[in-house]
Amino acid sequence: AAVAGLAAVAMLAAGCGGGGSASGGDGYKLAFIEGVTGDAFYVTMGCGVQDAAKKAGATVDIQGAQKFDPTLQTPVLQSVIASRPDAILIAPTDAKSMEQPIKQATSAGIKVVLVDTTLENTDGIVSSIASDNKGGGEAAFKAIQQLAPNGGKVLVIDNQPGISTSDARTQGFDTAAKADSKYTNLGVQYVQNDPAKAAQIVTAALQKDPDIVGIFATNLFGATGAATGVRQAGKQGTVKIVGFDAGSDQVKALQDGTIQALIAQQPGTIGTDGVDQAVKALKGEATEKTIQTGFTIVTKDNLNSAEGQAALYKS
Ligand code: T6T
Repeated sequence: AAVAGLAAVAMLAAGCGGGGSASGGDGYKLAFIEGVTGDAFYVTMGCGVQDAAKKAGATVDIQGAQKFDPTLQTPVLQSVIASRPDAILIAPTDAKSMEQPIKQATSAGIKVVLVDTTLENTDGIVSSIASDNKGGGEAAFKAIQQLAPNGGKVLVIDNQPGISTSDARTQGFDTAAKADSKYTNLGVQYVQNDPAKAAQIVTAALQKDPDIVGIFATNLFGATGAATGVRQAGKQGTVKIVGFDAGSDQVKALQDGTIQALIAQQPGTIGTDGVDQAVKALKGEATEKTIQTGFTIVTKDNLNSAEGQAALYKS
């Protein structure tokens, strides 16, 4: 079974671009549950997970629901628990409502590592690994200050409330905006990870407040939708967009001048750190309760540099 598992890992790793060689290892069975499938952020994290699992001689099964939704992630988690992995890496889609379903895993003796998003209560969790999301929100506001130095109205496009990552981003952004009286934060509009909804909301917001100078989109799907909305309003380049994440759609919008800055996270590192923590816990070695990873601000200026290219996601 270990050999078949490794073959599956090798096949899945195609397109991830790399990965060390299996070291024999302990044959641990790992599972990674994404926040949502088909998201370049989690795809890139999956590459890091696969690379690290391969190096540790572990197998990994990657699963996720088709929407970023705790009611859909819970049954995915339950079926993974039923398959009895040694450890689960999971990005909980809600900081509160995923606590109980995840407790079922820890109660069953499965080691759990939280990757990207976290829970309000992390008792029993091996490690929580996430970007500096509050710092990223602050950095997004600083980028808007540079792009629209005269100040004005700003708008935030977010997935939904209750998610640790994007809540921290909106909070960091709002606190920074409040500290500069030249700007008025019109507040947060929730788009449920739907780019079409984000586009519609942005178009409507620009009709109501044509003097909006900047938009902060807290994640990949919001940024894609905000770019469409600004384009539809014919305000490309006039209304500045700063988005979290650096998938191929966002990079295209950066190149064509619709998005001005991307806060690229380090999903691959979150994935490899996640596997390392899980394997350490399984071996009875010391683990780190929280790990914070960094981000790179990608603009047209550094996009083609080594640093800019390394920051881009893998799909
Ligand atoms: O921004 C990432 C992730 O950090 C967040 O928790 C959910 O959205 C993304 O996956 C991007 O779509």
